[in-house]
Amino acid sequence: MNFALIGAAGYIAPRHMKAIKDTQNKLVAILDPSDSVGIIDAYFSDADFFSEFERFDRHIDKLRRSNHHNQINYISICSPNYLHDSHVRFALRSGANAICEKPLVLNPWNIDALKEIENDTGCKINTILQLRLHPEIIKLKEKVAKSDISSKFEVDLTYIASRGKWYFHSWKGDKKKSGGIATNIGVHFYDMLYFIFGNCQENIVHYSSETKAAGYLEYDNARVRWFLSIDSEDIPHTCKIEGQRTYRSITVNNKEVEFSGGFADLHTLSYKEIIAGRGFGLEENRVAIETVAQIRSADPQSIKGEYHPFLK
Ligand code: NAD
Ligand code: HP7
Repeated sequence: MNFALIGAAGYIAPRHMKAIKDTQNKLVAILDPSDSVGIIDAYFSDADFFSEFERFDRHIDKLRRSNHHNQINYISICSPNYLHDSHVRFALRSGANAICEKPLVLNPWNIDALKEIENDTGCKINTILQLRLHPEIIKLKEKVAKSDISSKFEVDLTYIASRGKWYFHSWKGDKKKSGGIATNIGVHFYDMLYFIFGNCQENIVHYSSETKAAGYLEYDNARVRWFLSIDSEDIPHTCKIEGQRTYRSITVNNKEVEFSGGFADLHTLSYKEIIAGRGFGLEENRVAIETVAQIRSADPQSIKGEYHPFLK
């Protein structure tokens, strides 16, 4: 099948290029306003590259009107978060299915708008929610599903992804563009919590700053104290002295579920699932998008009640 890609010069795009290659498909057209895209040669040196949207649009439209061997089947979207819905609309109007990076959108009502375009065009919106494909997370989901739940699971979730000064000077540090850290990074684990423990019933924010956020979430089957940080100082000492800059931990009823590793090939796995017709669609994103939108607009409570121990 033929793929196009929007946002090719960034951090995550090579994982999409690799996934397209690993699934024996072809990347034929690429858009990025930045022309630092030499990485393309490592995967698809024949792909057409455009740094202007209008020229990309003209090219995609020409392919749409040509014979069906040239038509674009999927457009992968790796652009900044606040542009996703616009790029997804472009994909569907061009007669292609979309594969969109997380977070699909910044606010739940954007999902409703996208649903209309899906209905109008008959094309599908797929999203990258790769933690749902992580072997340890699947094991935990199965364990929870099998257990006889008389009381809710007690969960502590700690997610630290150290980022340097650049982060605050890029679109990722701009709340209007990324949604802030709970949206940009936390969305993975709120989605994972919903996937494992069911619907979200309560959402309290204890602390929120540019570099950290923490709160309490209650799901059908779990009570969760969560802590998220991009400050390397928050990495636990024993891990820090080993040079570790990412720390991901969940404890369920005080038992550790280590899931720091095993992330490398989850994009390829996501593509395999999407191509097999098992991609995560629009509605599957709703709960986590509602969660991040609430966290973004919440007034943090003082540190009391069910707060994460890292808040001290
Ligand atoms: P990045 O800033 O490194 O790359 C974004 C790219 O989009 C840049 O090359 C930029 O030039 C391009 N871009 C900007 N405006 C554009 C436009 N109007 N049209 C086309 N391209 C445009 O960011 P990144 O880290 O690669 O993140 C990209 C997306 O992937 C984000 O949505 C992010 O949340 C997501 N992401 C997901 C994961 C994951 O684990 N699934 C990891 C990192 C990033
Ligand atoms: N790194 C960079 O150099 N540049 C970047 O833009 C990002 C990372 P991990 P991932 O920060 O926007 C996570 O912490 O898992 C370096 C989120 N994904 O493992 O790849 C970094 O400094 C993602 O949704 O990061 O990405 C490390 O040295 C979010 O958009 C190394 O890469 C992204 O951070 C690996 O960094 C972000 C998950 O949490 C699953």
